[in-house]
Order: sequence, then C-alpha cells, then structure tokens
Amino acid sequence: MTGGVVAAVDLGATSGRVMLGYVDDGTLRLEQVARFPNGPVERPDGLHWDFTALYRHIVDGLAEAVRREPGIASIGIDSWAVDYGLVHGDELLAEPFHYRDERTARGVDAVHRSVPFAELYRRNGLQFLPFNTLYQYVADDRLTDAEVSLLIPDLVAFLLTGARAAERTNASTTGLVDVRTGGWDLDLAARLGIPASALPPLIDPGDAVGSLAGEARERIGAAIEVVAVGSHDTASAVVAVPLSTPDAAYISCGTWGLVGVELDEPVVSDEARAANFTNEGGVDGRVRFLHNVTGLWLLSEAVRTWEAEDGAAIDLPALLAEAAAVTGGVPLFDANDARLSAPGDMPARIASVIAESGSAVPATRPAFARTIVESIAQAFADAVATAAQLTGRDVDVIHIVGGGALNRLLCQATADRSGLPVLAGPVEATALGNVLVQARAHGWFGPDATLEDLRRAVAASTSPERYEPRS
Ligand code: LFR
Repeated sequence: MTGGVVAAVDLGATSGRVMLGYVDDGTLRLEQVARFPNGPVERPDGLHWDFTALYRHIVDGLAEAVRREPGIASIGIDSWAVDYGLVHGDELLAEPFHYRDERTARGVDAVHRSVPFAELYRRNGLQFLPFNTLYQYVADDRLTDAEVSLLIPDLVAFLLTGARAAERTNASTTGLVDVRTGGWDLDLAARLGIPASALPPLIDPGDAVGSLAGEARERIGAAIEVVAVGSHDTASAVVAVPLSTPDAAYISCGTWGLVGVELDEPVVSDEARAANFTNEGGVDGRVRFLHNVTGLWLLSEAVRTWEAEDGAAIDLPALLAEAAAVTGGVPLFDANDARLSAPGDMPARIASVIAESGSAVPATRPAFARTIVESIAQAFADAVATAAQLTGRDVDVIHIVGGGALNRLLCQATADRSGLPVLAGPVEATALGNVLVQARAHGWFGPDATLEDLRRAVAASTSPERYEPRS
C-alpha cells in the first residue's frame, strides 16, 4: 500500500470546512485547514444559502491547503443533498434556495397530482421529504431559463473546473433517478415537465471530474484534479462507518439523524413506503436504506433562540451536562413533527407540541434540552427497530458517526432506548469518507479495494466510544 494527501471540501447545513486527508499505508489522518459558518439566509423571495460566501470560503480554504501541502493529489467535494443551482453558460442564474424554504409545498401538490406518491416510490425509492429536488424543480419558475441544473457539490466542481456532471449518490436524492437502474428516469422527468437537458451526465464516486481551471486555478495556485466522491454528505459518512458486525445499523448524526442500514438491493415494499424509508444511492452501488430523523437541528435552533434572548453565547457542553443531571422523567415529543422543520423560535414550537399532548412543558432550559435529546434518541431507537423489521435484520449494534457522536447524553439515551450498544465515532466520518474514496481512486488501498477495506482503515485509525444500554 502507498499513500499521499488529498483535500476534502465538506459542506454541512451549519458549517463547512476544508480538510487535508493524509493516507499512509492503510491509516488515515485529517487536518482541518478552514472552517466557516453556514445557514439559511432570508431574502425577499424566501430562504436561500449564501452561496457566494460559501464559494469564497471554499476557494480561500483550498488556496490555504495548497500553501500547506503543494503535493495535494486531488480535491473531493461533498455537501447536504437536494439543493441546486441553475446554470447558463458559465453563470449561476440565481442564488440557490434552501431546502427549508416553504415554496416546496407547491411543488409537492403539483407532483403528486401528476404522479401519485405510491408510483413515485416504486420508481425512485425515496422517502417523502417535501424538499426532494423534484418538488423544488416543479415549484421553480426559472428552471426552463437554465441550460443545466447542478446539485451543490456538482455546482462547486463546475465553478472550479468548468465540468458539468451529476455525481450519482447525490443525484439519487433528486427523486429523478431510477432506483433499479441508477440512471435518470427521463420518462418521469418528462411527465413532470422537467427538461432532460437540465439533468447532466451521471458519474460515479471515484471518477475524475476535471482539473482546476481559469480563475479558480489562479486563486488556488495549482491545476489539481477534482475527483468525484460520495458527494451526498451522508453517502460519504456511510463509507466511513466502521461497521463492526454484518447486522450493524448506523446513524449519521448532525443537523439530521440519518438512521438505517446498508443494503445491496433496494426495498420498495408498501411497508417501507408506509414507514417512509428511503433507498438512497451509496458508494459502489450500495443502497442507503434509511429514515431522516430531525436530529440536532432541534437543539441548535433552540440554542439559537435562547442566545438571541440572552444576547450572549450559550456554553452547549455545560448545558448538556446540566441536562444529564436532570432527575425524574421529562416529556417526549415527536422529533419528526413537520412544524419543527422551519427556522424560528424552536422552544415555543416544541412547547406547543408538548402542551398539545397534555404533558407539562419543562420549566428550565436544562430540562428542556433533556426533553429534546431524549425525544431525538427515542426517534433514533424507533427508526432502528423499523429498519430491522423492514429488512429482516437482527440489528445488534448501532454506530453513531458525525457531530452527534460527541453528544454523550444522546449516545447513552440512544443505547438505553434501543436496548442496543452504541459505538460512537468517528466524528469526522463525512470528511473521512470523502478522503477514502479519493485515496482509493489513486490506488492507495491497492487495485481492488472494497468498501470493507476502506472501513478497515477507519477502524484502524479511530477508536469509537462504547455505550452499553442501561435498563
Ligand atoms: C444531511 C443531509 C440529509 C438530507 C438533508 C437535506 O446533511 O444531506 O441526508 O436529507 O441533509 O439535504
């Protein structure tokens, strides 16, 4: 085995970063080069991403990465799914919308009028999420002005290299990819009035995208190649879950908690549809059979509201320690309640959901935080049980990766509520998965390395923390 260094651009809904990934004889190490905030911005026509700022941070971060490591072999880009930019010539036509913008509701009605959800599910295998790209396209007046539409990581790659392509794992979240063939479902697109020309050629993780060109090359300082990775952040995270048993479940926990198992074939049964389980495309044609649980978004939005009330920052680890010390029961609420998905006063909305169920609303912030964490853990445990039931697997361990792996209260509560051991970590699974797929493309894991070989490298380079279930 050999090694080298690559750069990973990893964009999350609350922050983005540029990392250097070092691979040396089957082991891995990450070094953070840049970290920048991200989040919804309110514009007159709705919620957007500040893409101009994001792109500037990415280019600055990559320039710094090259200063530190002139020998970078390639760059990989991943981000949250479903959102896109419309491109004409070399121009981005408009600032990308944020998936939490409410215009998607219009698209949902229009799509389901043309193609009933049961048929959609059979074709694309996706759980219903009101922001899946196809709903956004149907609500987007400007789609037909564009030559092509590019999902966020593909858009960044286009601005860096000029290449127009759609990486397949993320494309699977548009709702326009056939769950069986992995190709665009052009018949579905035509029925929804989505021009085939908007959908660029599909490529796979590990494929070369193009080399840095034009202004990006000048600003970053080298003609480095961009290599496609599992550009859906969850696909990259799943690559780096050090699955410890064949029946293990995983939770990729950040803003969302993506709870499920990895499969070789999709499950699009009526039961899976009713349980709202998705079949997203994984690296190497695997299937990410999972359910979206509203994860730490509930806590981060609550904290944001409290900070605005106080006019001061909140020490989250201290709040969580106080929450862990709360004795007696706290009420649970449905973490997936649709009324909790938009930004805005989260404590008040959660309080009204709890009050509606007849329970007493927690009176202190620590008790409130405890209610949030326990409710997320319950939703995690329920989703693991459902994944087991739908796939006939006897799940024996849950891996939690991503930022949520640092939340000890959440990891313990998930173990307790599921009755299963939890292995927490790595925290940086997404960046690791991004690095691993690039490293494999360079042959650093040997000629025929499988996902299992890549996961062995994660297991050899990280040590997950174990939480035993308490009765
Ligand atoms: C996680 C994630 C989820 C996707 C949601 C919206 O960051 O990518 O997998 O459902 O964000 O894009």
